[in-house]
Amino acid sequence: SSNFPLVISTWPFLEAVRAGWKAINDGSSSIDAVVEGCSTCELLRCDGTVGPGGSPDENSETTIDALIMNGATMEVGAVGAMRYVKDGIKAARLVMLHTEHTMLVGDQASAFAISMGLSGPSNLSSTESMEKWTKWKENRCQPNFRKNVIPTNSCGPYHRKKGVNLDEKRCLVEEIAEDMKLSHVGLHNHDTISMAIFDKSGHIAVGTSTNGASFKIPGRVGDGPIAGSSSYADDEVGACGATGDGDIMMRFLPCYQVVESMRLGLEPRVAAKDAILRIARKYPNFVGAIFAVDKNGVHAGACHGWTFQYSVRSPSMDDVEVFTVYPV
Ligand code: SD4
Repeated sequence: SSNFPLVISTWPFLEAVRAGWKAINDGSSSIDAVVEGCSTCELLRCDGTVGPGGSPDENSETTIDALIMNGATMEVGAVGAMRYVKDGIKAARLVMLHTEHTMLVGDQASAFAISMGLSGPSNLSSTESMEKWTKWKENRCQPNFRKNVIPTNSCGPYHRKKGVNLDEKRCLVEEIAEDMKLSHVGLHNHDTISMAIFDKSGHIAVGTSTNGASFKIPGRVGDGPIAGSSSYADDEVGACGATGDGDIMMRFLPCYQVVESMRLGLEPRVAAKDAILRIARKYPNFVGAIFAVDKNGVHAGACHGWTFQYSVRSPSMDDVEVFTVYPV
């Protein structure tokens, strides 16, 4: 169809979309084009939250969550909380193509990736990630992302500063809540690339790469490597990509929901809105967004808690176009 090839990505990650567009027009498969696109974001460290040197965890370490999915075969490869290896999306592709598994995590994911030829072990920290972490640590007096636990002292078991007590202003509950909200979705960053690419015949691949939530508890795996949550594709129906609060989103598999709703006949716009509203009804403060695209290339977005932008490149465009979506 003349609507294809087609590249769609979360956020105005223009260079990533251009790289995916070039690859698919140069004859790459959708899978390889998604790897080109997402790798570009990892290399450029899009928004400081994708690839090496991005959002650190509570121990200051940067890790990577990534997923790739083939919409023709429903094959999936993923890595969660991968350490010491810069190439998240390439590691995910290795898992998909060279194992019978779907997801590898942590140090063992790194070991596998390196054994298959990716470079490493590398230090994934950067000056920026260490500065971000140091600033966060200096201002903290409560553990991050924990609930229903009683801190062992006035400032919690983690990253406490000597002499800080509960009466101090920055220990106020509201401030902590605000702080956690910001650290979760990023203050002015966008955290995640999720991308869908259709080749000329309409074969779809999707991919996601992210450092996950800033200052997360080490070991946390987000929605990034979860098929159906961060992204999903089925050639027979279409595709979806997501960004936002993965701890919440992965409870709903919004991208699976979108694709299945479109399978039953919902338009992308309606399917996307429905998937976001299902989450927002249970979590009114949830922050997240998705794009939906059907097998004809019709696309739409929906979001909650922030304004969302997604990028598209199709044969009818001269360059990448950015679409803005307002909260439902
Ligand atoms: C996560 N979904 O790990 C990612 C973060 C994100 O926009 O997309 N933020 O929760």
